[in-house]
Amino acid sequence: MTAKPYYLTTPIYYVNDVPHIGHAYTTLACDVLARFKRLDGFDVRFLTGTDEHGQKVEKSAAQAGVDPQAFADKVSENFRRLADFMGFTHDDFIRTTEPRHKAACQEMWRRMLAAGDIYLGSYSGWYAVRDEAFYGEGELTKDADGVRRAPSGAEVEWVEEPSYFFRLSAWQDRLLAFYEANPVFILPSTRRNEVVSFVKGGLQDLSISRTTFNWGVPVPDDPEHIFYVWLDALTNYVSALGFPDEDGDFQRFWPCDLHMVGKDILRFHAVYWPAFLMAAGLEPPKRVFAHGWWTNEGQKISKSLGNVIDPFDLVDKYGLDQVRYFLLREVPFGNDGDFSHAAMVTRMNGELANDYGNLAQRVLSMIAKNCDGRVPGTDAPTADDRALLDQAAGLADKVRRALDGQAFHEALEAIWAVIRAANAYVDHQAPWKLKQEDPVRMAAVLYTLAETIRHLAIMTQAFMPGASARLLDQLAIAPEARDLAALAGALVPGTSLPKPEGVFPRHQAEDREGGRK
Ligand code: ME8
Repeated sequence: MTAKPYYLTTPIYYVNDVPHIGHAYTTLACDVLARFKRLDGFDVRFLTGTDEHGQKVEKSAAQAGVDPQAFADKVSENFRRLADFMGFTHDDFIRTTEPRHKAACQEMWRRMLAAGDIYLGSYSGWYAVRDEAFYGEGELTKDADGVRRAPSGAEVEWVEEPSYFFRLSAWQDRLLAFYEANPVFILPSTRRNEVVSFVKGGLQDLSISRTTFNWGVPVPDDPEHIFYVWLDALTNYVSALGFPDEDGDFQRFWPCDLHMVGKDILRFHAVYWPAFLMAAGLEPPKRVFAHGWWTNEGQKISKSLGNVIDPFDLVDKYGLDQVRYFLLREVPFGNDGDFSHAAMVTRMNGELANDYGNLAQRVLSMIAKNCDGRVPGTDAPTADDRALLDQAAGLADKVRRALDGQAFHEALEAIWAVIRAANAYVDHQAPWKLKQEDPVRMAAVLYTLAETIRHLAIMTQAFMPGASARLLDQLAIAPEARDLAALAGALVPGTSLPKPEGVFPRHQAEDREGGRK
């Protein structure tokens, strides 16, 4: 049987900025899904990359005193470095300055034009370079200095120039019908409601070319115009599959299973992108998930406030698995979240070191000491043993269901319910007491626990690959027996185990730093 395809993407990040925790968060969420889907037998294509055209990047390059290509080369490399450092397992990294991307953009244009959805006009209105977005007068506010600002807070400027337009106004009914027919196209559902009411409010034609600068993809047959950066950027999701060649990867992986984005860019993905695709005769993606926004100790993260959280520093300080766990555990995925040192340490010491780490450490050391370092023998399981093993065996379905709805926090909660049940079981069974009284029963208890830890470590691999792999090593699980299909097997009594060692260290500086903000 051939594996089912699963295609997921991150936004492509602007190269005007250094990578920060927000970028790491989105790609992390995708990485966990990609790893999980691979363990679940899917043929995964996981795409990330950088968005390198447009006025914003051109401006940043000018400020840095380098040409935009050299600037993009340098900053794009920082995003690649972050991805490697965070252990991300993307299959492809696309840059919008690559020839494969330019070809795809121009073909999208030709198709939309042939369909009658593009016309030439002229644009006069407000534009925010920071958002690379057009705004209507009614959406703007004036700040105390009389500066007009978009709802995002970005400053706008007046733009007047010849421009091609996309006939977005004609797509209102078709978009609404599409949302109606695909109730989970946009998640979470509160975000879906926002998009639906935005579209119901009426759509204006969209300016899709610019003439006042030239850092972008030229419009076919009219190179005075360059692509509006969002039409260029969104197209990356098909150019990475080899489009306009519609065989091969495109045929296999399109429509995309999931575009993961932050809530700031939902409208581009859930309104413009499906309309562009349908106009070009292509299928829209299956899902767009818009996650929430991180703040730092209660404050908006911004370069000007100087409180940007550097993911490299964070990982150096707390550890990679710990940071990966924290980011997906701390807030229900979809909601906004606040990063604080105290919250990080509480999760790291309480849930990782105490709950999960101690469970594994206690059980594996008892086995090392009392069972000659081998997987103990099993006896006829008692009702308590059964209950724990059944709960562990039921985990894969729960996690699969949660992750199919991008509910990372629910998946982790289901895993932690088993960890807590296993800790309660150890306390209740007290295997250390059984050593003298009933060594056969002690072996059965330790076997039940080791088997539960095997399930847990398989299930936590997608979230915390390093520590989970070390746990599976300590249970002598072969690399090919670590996927979800292998859960149906069981530990083999008598297997010799390596010396156990802790995999979730406590954060030591806790007391000294406890009061620091
Ligand atoms: O918008 N909290 O790129 P971008 C959570 N190039 N997520 C955050 C965040 C925060 N504080 N800050 C950033 C662009 N993000 C376009 C995308 S896609 C075809 C083109 C994440 O570099 C979040 O995913 O501004 C957000 O949507 C993305 O970074 C914006 O990255």
